[in-house]
Amino acid sequence: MTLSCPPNTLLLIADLHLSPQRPGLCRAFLHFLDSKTPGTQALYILGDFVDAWVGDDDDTPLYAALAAALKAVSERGTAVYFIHGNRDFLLGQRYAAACGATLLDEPLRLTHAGHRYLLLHGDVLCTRDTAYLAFRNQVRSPAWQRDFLAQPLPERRAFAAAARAQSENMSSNKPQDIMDVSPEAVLALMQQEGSPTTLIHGHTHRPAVHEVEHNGTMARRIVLGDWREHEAWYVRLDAAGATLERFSYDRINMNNIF
Ligand code: LP5
Ligand code: MN
Repeated sequence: MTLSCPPNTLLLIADLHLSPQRPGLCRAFLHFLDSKTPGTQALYILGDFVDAWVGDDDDTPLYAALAAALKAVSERGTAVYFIHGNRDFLLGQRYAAACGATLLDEPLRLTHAGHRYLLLHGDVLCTRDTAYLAFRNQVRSPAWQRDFLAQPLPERRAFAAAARAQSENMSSNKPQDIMDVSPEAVLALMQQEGSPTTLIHGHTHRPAVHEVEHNGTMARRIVLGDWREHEAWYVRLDAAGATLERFSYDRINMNNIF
């Protein structure tokens, strides 16, 4: 097989928001797995892999197909890692195992080819969005999660749909800057984590490479973009460091799996 990447390359993606309602996007993801991951050391999924995760017992056929695809990637030698996002924070060990993946806590410190990285979903950096952070505190508590997961699947799905609708409604009334990371939170995290050279996250859907001055030195903050059917984003880590890559598809020739 021709390797699409040199050995030791790591790939990072976030905010795919895969769902049964977006079959073209799901095909794009399978295309990404087939075309970009062969020969890579690891694939890190930094949250919001799916649009809404209501529990590992969700029997939606798409999720089983995605797990099988990721499992195949892991079995051919690319380690697969998940970090939770605000849409899939309930993704658990059972589904991770079906994907051949490992669930990791954020922020994740990673040293690769002599470069130091800090990886996270990014929502915790939006500290001006106090309504969101209050919501996050609630739904990340073990007691809330236990109660939620004890409800029947149809009720959980209905609750998630209602939460999505409410979130969209509330987000449309929030000033744009509130929904971006706050510079103070970025600096505080860098301070706390001992100055990583590069911070990498998603969530805000504002793909960019920012230079951040910290303690008199320059660090970088790379923001992954969200996935669309014809445009997707990933970060490649290799010996040269981190690069934000955008790729587009005109047409995806794959069987209609979804
Ligand atoms: O997700 P996105 O990018 O659109 O917006 C986020 C923040 N919103 C959220 C909420 C999720 O979208 C809800 C869906 C989660 C799916 C998993 C379901 C499993 C459990 C169900 C959980 C209840 O994360 C949004 C931020 C934005 O990012 C930018 O950072 O602003 O924050 C909000 O909108 C939060 C609101 O300000 C407050 C909370 C609204 C949700 C309340 C739920 C009540 C449900 C009512 C049911 C009758
Ligand atoms: Mn998110």
